[in-house]
Amino acid sequence: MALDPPLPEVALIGRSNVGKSSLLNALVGRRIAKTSGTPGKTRALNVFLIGGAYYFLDLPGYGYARAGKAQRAAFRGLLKHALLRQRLRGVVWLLDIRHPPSTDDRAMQDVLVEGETHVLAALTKGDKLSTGQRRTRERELREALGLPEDQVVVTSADVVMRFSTGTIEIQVLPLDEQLIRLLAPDTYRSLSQLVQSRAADIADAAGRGATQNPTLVMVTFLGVVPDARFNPEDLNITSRGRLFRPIGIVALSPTWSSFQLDARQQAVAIYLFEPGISVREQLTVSYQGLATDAWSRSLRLLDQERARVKARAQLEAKPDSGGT
Ligand SMILES: Nc1nc2c(ncn2[C@@H]2O[C@H](COP(=O)(O)OP(=O)(O)OP(=O)(O)O)[C@@H](O)[C@H]2O)c(=O)[nH]1
Ligand SMILES: [Mg+2]
Repeated sequence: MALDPPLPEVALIGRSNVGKSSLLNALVGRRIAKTSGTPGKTRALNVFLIGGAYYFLDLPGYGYARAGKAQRAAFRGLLKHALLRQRLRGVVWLLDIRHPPSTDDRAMQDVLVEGETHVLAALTKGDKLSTGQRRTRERELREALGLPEDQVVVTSADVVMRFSTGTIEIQVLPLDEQLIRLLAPDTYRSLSQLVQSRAADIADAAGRGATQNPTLVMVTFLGVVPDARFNPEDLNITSRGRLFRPIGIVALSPTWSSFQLDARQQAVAIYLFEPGISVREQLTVSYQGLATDAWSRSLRLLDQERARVKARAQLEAKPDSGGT
């Protein structure tokens, strides 16, 4: 199947549930591909035209245990043909950073090595590990696969920043339209509704803080141990070298005002900050001397990757040499 207009193509390949569709959405900044917690969500080859410049090919995952024999054969055929496509300029090969390469991954590597296409290995779900674990796993996987450093990136399609003090887990989600659109449609809808339903409280808090267009951030404190204490005011954000303290807090759960949580109990609020926080750049959240750079990890790496894929696609865009 030749695509019209003829443009460079980049394929996303990896085992089922590794996060292909999620990464694609994060790269594009919109939920264009369907994602799912159950493997085997993507059944066909889905093509996405990106910015009128190139195509992303979202392929079904391999190694889907519950796929029948005929289905597996069909997936293999689809993959083989995708790799032979004339305008294929690169493959983003996804591997879950938490697991060693599976037999299917190894078989895939053999196929990729045979081909001529550039391969970028993306280690997905980096957010599920701590910074230290992430580095170790990245090195281990690079060695296991025999790949050079510049051919491997760690990615995260998760838009929620999480970190833990040991007694409290803190989850931070900027309520930025572009970011929350990456969440599951139900989550997106309920978040939008939530903000709408508290619009008056938010406007009040903004008024008290003398700010017209505050940046809204949803913050969740989660008890890890019994009688865990938290202090909402201690949460700050640093963006573009500037420190932002909350100028207002709109509590969403009754547990908020107790400043104390039982294990697994949570307290949720919407924080208001002065405008100026950039969610597309490095963002650091700190709480009582602890800081997370989770945000820079997700977005910076994704941006790098997007730039790389784009650069490669443009560099290697060959003149049209006929249909495939
Ligand atoms: N925490 C975390 N979860 C992720 C990440 N990427 C994907 N997921 C989750 O992993 C599950 C599978 O993601 P998909 O993007 O649907 O996976 P896929 O590779 O397209 O799966 P198939 O279409 O079945 O081949 C979903 O529940 C995602 O929310 C990530 O970077 N971090
Ligand atoms: Mg998919």
